[in-house]
Amino acid sequence: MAEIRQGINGMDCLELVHQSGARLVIYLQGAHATAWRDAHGNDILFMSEKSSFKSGHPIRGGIPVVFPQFGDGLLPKHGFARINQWKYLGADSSDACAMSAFELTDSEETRRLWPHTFRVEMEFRLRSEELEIVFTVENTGAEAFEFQNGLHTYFAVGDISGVSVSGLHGAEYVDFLRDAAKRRDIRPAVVFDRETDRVYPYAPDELVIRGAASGRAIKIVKHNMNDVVIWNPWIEKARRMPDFGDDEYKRMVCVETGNLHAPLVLPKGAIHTSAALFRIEGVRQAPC
Ligand code: TA6
Repeated sequence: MAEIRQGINGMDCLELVHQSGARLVIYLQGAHATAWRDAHGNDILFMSEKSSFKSGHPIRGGIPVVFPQFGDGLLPKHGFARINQWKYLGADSSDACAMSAFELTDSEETRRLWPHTFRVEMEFRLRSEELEIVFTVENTGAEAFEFQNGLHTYFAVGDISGVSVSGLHGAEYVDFLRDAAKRRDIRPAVVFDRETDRVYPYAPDELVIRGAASGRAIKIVKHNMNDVVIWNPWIEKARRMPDFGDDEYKRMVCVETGNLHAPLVLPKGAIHTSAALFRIEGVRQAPC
């Protein structure tokens, strides 16, 4: 079952429901998943209580879509995809999963910012305790272009002091808070006791977040997404963010997956497909 309805501040959104009772809310602005509740009623994603939900402005939480740029640069931060209205392509459901898809294509406004023609599609596949997102980028133009893309996912956690992210042991990272120096992570898992903002280029494809608000670990499996970014704003940066509560850093962690470091080159007419699977621990799901 899936229906477009008016969400917060009258912004259009889709509520995708799986037969198990799992639910996913996706706003047409940015094809932005803002809330995911698993079959047991656990809220998996973090959403700031101060997020503006204002058309054309980033939504603070859920799964912001990053394209065609990650971070600061010539385009709006993290690219224009998350602040543009996407087209709803429809939804479908089977016993295994409930699916919906959205697309963004170039416009006069995007071409003014970024002189390329493109088609991007996000497909969401919701299962009882799993969410799979397929991210397709097509170069519909006459020349190659460079892009970065990814999912800037905010996970809800019980308390950040009890959170760990494993799977990056021994991986090299670039620390954005320490003059982008390259380091190697020698700890068994990433833990949090300060502002953390780092990218792991060419990171392993499987990660596990422990300390999630649901009390159950979350496994992340990425495909064709080279990099991982780990971010928590901690105390001072949280205070400086107008759309983020001063104490909300305690209840979230961003584990971002995508091509967020070295840009990819997409030749004319080519299609790049990547995906991320978020699985609540302990349950295998039927493919779909
Ligand atoms: O992904 C980490 C990061 O680049 C941080 O530096 C922080 O700025 C975060 O993204 C949030 O960015 P936003 O533009 O959504 O406020």
